[in-house]
Amino acid sequence: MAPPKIVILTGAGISRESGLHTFRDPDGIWARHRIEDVATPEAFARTPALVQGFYNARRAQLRDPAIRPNAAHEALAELDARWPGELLLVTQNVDDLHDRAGSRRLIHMHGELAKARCLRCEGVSPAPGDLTPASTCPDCDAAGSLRPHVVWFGEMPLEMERIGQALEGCDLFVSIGTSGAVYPAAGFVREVRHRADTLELNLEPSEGSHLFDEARHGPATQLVPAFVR
Ligand code: BV8
Repeated sequence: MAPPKIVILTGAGISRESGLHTFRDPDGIWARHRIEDVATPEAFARTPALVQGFYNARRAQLRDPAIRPNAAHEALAELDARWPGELLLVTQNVDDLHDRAGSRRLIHMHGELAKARCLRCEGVSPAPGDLTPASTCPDCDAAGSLRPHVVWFGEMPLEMERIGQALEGCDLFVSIGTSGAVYPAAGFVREVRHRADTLELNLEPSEGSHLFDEARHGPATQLVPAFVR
């Protein structure tokens, strides 16, 4: 009997106890910024310096030594290292905490804050500290061509085919620290619930809690290690 195939989806809630703000909590990022001003291609075309500044500030936070993987990230990395069957961690987060915890079988479906993408050659490279409208692409030398390697609203999430294949065959789908407000990630549970076991681990019921076989509520640093062990 092959071990169950697992797909895990995470959102900003798993990084909250590491000190990174979520989006829709009262103290969240969208309480201080409007999506239309900082997280759409139109915003970037209209005010590139303002959008770069928004992401530069969040990227700088990742370099703060106080911001590091928490027990939930570490438990998922442990599971990744020892699970003999198929396992895929799909994160909506653009922080690098799953990577730093050691998760390998990992997809950042909304991109990565620490990386930049060239508008000219599409090359993805480590973001050189702050990005400015003058930043030059290290691959094709085009000046002023770098944008954050982040998926904005209205843009296609990354690796959707690979994610769809993993969802297709999964036996267990676990959603951790996400409000279930953003699609297509919020729709994954609907795709799998008729043929896979589904579990939600979140501080409080998400918009899609009722779609899960089981929902456990509490902080990720308590729920995730308990689930993994
Ligand atoms: C797309 C990167 C087409 C940027 C982000 C269908 C219906 C309705 C709308 C749409 C639809 N299809 C498309 C849309 C439009 C849109 C959308 O969904 N809009 C919403 C607002 C209605 N979607 C898109 O535009 C997407 N693109 O659909 O293209 C397409 C579709 C399919 C296939 C091909 C093409 C692109 C969406 C990506 C946008 N980029 N981020 C950045 O980071 O700046 S989205 C943004 O929201 C973040 O990435 C974040 O990850 C994501 C989801 O938020 P969460 O992670 O869930 O965070 P949130 O604050 O909401 O919730 C935190 C949760 O944690 C809470 O529940 C809280 O209780 C919990 N929590 C807090 N503390 C803890 C905790 N849990 C545990 N422990 C704790 N300690």
